[in-house]
Amino acid sequence: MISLKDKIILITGASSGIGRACAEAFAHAGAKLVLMARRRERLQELSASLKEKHGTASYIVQLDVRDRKAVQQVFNKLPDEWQNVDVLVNNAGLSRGLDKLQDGSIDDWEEMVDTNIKGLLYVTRAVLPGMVARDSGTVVNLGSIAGHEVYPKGNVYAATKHAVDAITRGLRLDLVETSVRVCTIDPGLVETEFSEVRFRGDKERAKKTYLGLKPLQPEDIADAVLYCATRPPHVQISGMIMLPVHQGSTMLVHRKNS
Ligand code: NDP
Ligand code: 8X3
Repeated sequence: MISLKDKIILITGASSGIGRACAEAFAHAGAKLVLMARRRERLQELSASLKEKHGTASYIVQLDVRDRKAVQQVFNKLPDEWQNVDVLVNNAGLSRGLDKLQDGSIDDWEEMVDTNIKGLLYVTRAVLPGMVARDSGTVVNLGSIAGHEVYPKGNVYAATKHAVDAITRGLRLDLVETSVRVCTIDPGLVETEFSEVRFRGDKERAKKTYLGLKPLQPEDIADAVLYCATRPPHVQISGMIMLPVHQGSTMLVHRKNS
């Protein structure tokens, strides 16, 4: 097992859900964190709480991963002591809407494609050359069960997560001559702000996603991300699909009292 003491972990989408839980888990393991998201106040609050709990050093970056120029600028300007990223957690992502394709909102599609695919690519492109030059590092992408299966009305979100899966597998081939590792964690239902974002703040509708079953918790996913990052250097976990015990597939969920 690799020690994460003083390693630099960069997490996108650290202001909520799985990204925030990853920040907690890596902080607990003694790492230093680069925390990225659009909501700066949340990152500030997280950074202060990790400092108090674990003495964690963190560097906050307010960033919209869809903004290609901003991503480039952020990485050009990263202070020297934060440049050598050991673990990149490509977590920022979202779904918008749940509509038949023929009824779908093109703005929603663009937001998902720009965030889940292009944003992930921009950040990866900025971080990878350093990892390759140092011949060391771990990239963990947050895919989804929706990167392996589709479900009615999940069309474009599933397409973006299939793309993440293809990017992950392609990247592993491109890095095969290096010691840089590439992993993907592909969860089913995880209780985060994901559904609230999907349904644009409709909390009642969001709650129904998790009704009658115990969904995965963000900490369950963070545990898997940490596992990938702490394997001995010769071990590359290619991927993990993680489901709640009562989820059989994207389309089959056993709910009590329903
Ligand atoms: P949350 O909504 O709780 O968190 C999403 C995070 O992504 C937030 O921190 C948000 O930060 C960030 N984010 C979204 N858009 C952008 C952007 N344009 N630029 C920078 N950051 C952005 O959802 P989850 O924690 O559940 O989602 C995390 C990842 O896990 C996503 O990739 C999602 O697809 C994936 N996933 C989630 C599942 C679930 O059931 N919850 C299941 C499978 C996969 P901010 O708004 O501050 O920018
Ligand atoms: C999130 C899981 O099934 O809602 O990626 O698409 S699902």
